Amino acid sequence: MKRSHLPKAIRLAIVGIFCLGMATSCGTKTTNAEILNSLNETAAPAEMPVIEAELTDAPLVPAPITRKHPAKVVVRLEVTEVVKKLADGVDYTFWTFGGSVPGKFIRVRQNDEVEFHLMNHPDSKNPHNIDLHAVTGPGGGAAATFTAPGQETVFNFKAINPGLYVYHCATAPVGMHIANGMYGLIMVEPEEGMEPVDKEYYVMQGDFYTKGAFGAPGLQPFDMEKALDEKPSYVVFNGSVGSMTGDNAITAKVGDKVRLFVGNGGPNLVSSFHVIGEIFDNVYVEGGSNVNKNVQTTLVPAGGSAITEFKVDVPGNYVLVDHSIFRTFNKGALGMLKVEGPDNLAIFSGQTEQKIYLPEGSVVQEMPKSNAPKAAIANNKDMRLELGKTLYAQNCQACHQAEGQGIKGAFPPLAKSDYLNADVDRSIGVVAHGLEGQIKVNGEVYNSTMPKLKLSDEEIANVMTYVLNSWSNKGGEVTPEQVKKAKDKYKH
Ligand code: HEC
Ligand SMILES: [Cu+2]
Repeated sequence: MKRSHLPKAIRLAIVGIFCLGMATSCGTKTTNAEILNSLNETAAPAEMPVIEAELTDAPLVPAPITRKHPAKVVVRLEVTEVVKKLADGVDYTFWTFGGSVPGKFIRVRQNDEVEFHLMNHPDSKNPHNIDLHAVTGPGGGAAATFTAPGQETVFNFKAINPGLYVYHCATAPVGMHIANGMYGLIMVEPEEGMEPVDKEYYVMQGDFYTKGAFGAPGLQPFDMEKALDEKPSYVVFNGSVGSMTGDNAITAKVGDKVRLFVGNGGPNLVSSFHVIGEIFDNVYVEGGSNVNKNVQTTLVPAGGSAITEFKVDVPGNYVLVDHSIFRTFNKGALGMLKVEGPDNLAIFSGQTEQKIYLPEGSVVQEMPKSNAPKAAIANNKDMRLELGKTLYAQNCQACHQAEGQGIKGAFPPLAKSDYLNADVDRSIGVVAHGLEGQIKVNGEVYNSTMPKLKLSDEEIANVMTYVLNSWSNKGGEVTPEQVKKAKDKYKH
């Protein structure tokens, strides 16, 4: 079985990073020795039937499972980084599980043994991994699947608990990987199976953070500051504005029972999921086994799910929304279920007025400029070092690590970095503008992406002074004036 080229210790370190960010998903019950053992676990017994999993793109889901016995299910999921439409005239570089957002829908049966292959396309710029909430075990598989571009990793798990589960990338910086679209759903059907219905669909919400405001045209880069502030420019179903409207609307016939597998990738927002003009007959709350009856709006947490079921009695257009309603009419969270068939005047009669539910479209509303508090100003080197230390922990540590040691193959070291020490101005340029493409640090090649961070000249001066005076680097002081010059010199 092929594994990550990284030593186990490093894969464990990745889980460590992830645990700092998202403590809830991290196993505290296991020791490192146990984690290592689980990494070596072998496949299912030979007598089990082996099935290649059917994987689907939203809004479709794989066929319900009719098997009455467990099987060994092989899942092959490929990560790609692709430019796709986020809205009309707006493109975005999505990081995907299987080519689109949300990732492929996976469907297995309780007590199936899953052999999970994660491939990372050779053209990817970043390493990725996967944490499936359906997994019982450390990191949900994150440590076992840390995968560099052009690599494939494999791990096995037993789907013990039935339910609808989110999966997502958990590579640092976790928030950025999720914000770029790295999430999807896996349904673990209960042993007794699921009640048959007429239509099943896959709907997953996500919030997106672009440099430009909603509707600003062109290829839009990720905006870290908006993500930290939890102020998305877009909130959408299935990866783009209009993914489920017009010709893309999902459909049903009068009398059909409809089941929606609803997920929320976040990274930040909680969804108040609602279908205008319908009442959910059943909601499997949070994707678990309890059923609530007769529900109008159901909460779908970030990193959570719900299964909603309803019978459609009356023809017309039913609008799927996040009832935090500005998101629907001003940020894109709007889908449509078209129901065709004969009227049922006993249930609904009268003029059907649709206009009020059309999206307000490209009406971009200008937000007042925020008066962000001014950062503290350092007037000597000691103060710069102190402020820089905090800035480093907040802005750099997730990737370059606490001691500046980096992570081999993914994030270059800042400690004793020949690249950094050879040309401080060039490194200031990296911090100011971000960096993409191949560089060599201490003999190792890195070909990855450092995002542009929104730091002021003062902040860059402080963090660079801290970096230069840490971990045996060459020392010195960087001033805001030097930053200003270096920024212009290394503009690209
Ligand atoms: C999202 C992860 C990430 C964050 C956050 C990040 N970097 Fe980087 N950084 C990278 C990557 C990846 C590269 C290499 C880019 C490439 O391969 O082109 C890099 C390269 C660098 C380099 C040049 C190479 C070297 O090792 O000397 C410097 C200097 C640097 N970063 C400093 C910083 C500082 C300072 C911060 C915080 C203010 C920071 N980085 C935040 C990922 C990150
Ligand atoms: Cu990722």
